[in-house]
Amino acid sequence: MKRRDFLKNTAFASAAVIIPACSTDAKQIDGTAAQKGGLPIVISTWNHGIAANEAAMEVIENSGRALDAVEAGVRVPESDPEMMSVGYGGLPDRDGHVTLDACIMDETGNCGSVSYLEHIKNPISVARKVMEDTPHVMLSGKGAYDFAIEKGFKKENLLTENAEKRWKKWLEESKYEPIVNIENHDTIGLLAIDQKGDISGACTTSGLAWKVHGRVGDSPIIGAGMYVDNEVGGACATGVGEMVMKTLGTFLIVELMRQGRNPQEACEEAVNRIIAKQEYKDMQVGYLAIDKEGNYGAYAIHPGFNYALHSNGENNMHDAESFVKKS
Ligand code: SD4
Repeated sequence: MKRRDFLKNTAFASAAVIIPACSTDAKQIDGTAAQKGGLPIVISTWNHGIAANEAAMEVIENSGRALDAVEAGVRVPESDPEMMSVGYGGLPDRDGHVTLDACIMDETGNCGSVSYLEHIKNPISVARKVMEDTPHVMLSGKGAYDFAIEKGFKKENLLTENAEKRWKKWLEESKYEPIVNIENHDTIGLLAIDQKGDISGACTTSGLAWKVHGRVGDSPIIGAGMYVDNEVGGACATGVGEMVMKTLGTFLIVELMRQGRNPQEACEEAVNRIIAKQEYKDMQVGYLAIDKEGNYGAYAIHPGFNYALHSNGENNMHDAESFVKKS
């Protein structure tokens, strides 16, 4: 396929279409009740969140830090070859490369991130090393890979047979048509509050399947894919990263909570910011948020976004409300 044709079919091209603002200003959504969870709490995106939450809560129950919990949690889907949207086993870009994005942030406001990282199974742990062992926040591509090797991570082939088969099938038509909620974009974002009341967050993904080689999404961008502030709460994002990056959604959610919105209201307003200016018909974005008291919220553009909540001794899936209602 010619590059021009490819771009015509991408989310990037269609996301640039400006549509008239929707009639959903902030005032209309104020007053939506947040849901109350008990502390400690772990919340994460999609079905793979259940196993991730288990691992995270185990750390917390053993008096561990939220930071250790979020890392342990997201390493579960990262390491699972069956999860085709995160880490090992993730679907590749259009040239057949599995390139990974991840970020992590702790209760002090420290953060680390890697983007466009190849051959390393657990990018979240590399992001943590960036945070703890360098004066930087973000490393990318070959530099991130070299850093990981220097830190003792192993070079691995992340393209599983199954993912390679899916890629070759896609190559037959090479059409880039992101479809809402299909399995090719299920990032894990995970937020946790530990027994001391401290919050941390992590976000990790193989990004949109069949993306242009070199493309980086929202997931490693602090304030886009994930953000926490120990005075307020935290938020994480999933879905078409370009839409999240254009609105810095998770930073926005935390700031809205700081100004008095509850987590549900803040997530709804962050979705409103997207739909006011971007073509959202075939594009999904979902947000999760928690505040320091354990109130939580979830909201998406379209139906189908679900999340795992571990709180009060239970770890269950829930469906998020959405701007577009189920037909
Ligand atoms: C990205 N936001 O790379 C990621 C993909 C994703 O659920 O979240 N999928 O744009």
